[in-house]
Amino acid sequence: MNDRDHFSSTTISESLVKEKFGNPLYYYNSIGSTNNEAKILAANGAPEGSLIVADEQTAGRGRFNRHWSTPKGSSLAVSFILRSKLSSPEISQMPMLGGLATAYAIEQLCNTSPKLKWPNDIWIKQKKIAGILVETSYTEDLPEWLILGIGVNVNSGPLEFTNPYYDASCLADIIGHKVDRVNLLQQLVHNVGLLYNQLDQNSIREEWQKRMLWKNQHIEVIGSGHKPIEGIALGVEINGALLLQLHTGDCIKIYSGETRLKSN
Ligand code: BTX
Repeated sequence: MNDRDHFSSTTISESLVKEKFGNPLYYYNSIGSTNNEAKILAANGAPEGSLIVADEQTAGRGRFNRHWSTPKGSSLAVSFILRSKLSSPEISQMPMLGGLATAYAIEQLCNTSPKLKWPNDIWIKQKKIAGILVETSYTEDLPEWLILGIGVNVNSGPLEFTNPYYDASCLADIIGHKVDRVNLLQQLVHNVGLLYNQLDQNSIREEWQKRMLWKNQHIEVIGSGHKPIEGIALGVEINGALLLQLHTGDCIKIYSGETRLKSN
């Protein structure tokens, strides 16, 4: 591959012609956040399957408004607008669906095996490579639309990255050569389309769990609404809740938080 890849509105839309999602395609050379743009478009009636893609994000967001770095010309930053499958159980599976679709695309194109870190990260070789951000809008308690945002470090890692708890990397550094972003995006869009038909089935949970980081290991869960909780990570429920076995032997379900490995 050349140093400059061929990531553009034309090459992307051509690659997505046969895909369930990606039409219409909104492509930006640079934007604040694809999820923010997707929200505006969704509020203005953009249809199911609309896809927002940017070559650079200047204000990319993670959960809890944390910064997400998307350097120009080297990452994937995409947001899907989804409307049809919006029952509560299906919405709760969307972070798992996004993680699994990303893991499959990496497995298919990079010949490496990503791990899924509860609730929304993709890690390879103990480093964070990608993240998922799902946001939903409700009108009178009914879901109106959902944004599935996915960020992947493809040919460069994040800029100015400091995190005391983990390291980050990119696919190219892990596999030793550059990755074609158009191909990776096409595979990702394809996988989201396939998995969308499997929502509310056990298969998404099972496949996610096969790739679960720190399964059966001693972890702690840090959450905004509770004190850190330690236990053994047993797996996930069909709605994405983490199953944690406490030292008492009791098993509890956790719906949000951050996981860290505990050294024994
Ligand atoms: P998160 O809250 O789990 O991760 C945010 C944390 O990850 C930050 O606090 C920082 O430490 C670290 N971080 C920042 N940038 C990177 C990076 N490029 N690689 C690895 N670690 C990083 C994860 O949230 C969800 C991210 C979703 C990003 C997509 S991109 C398309 C869409 N648009 C948008 O604004 N967000 C989503």
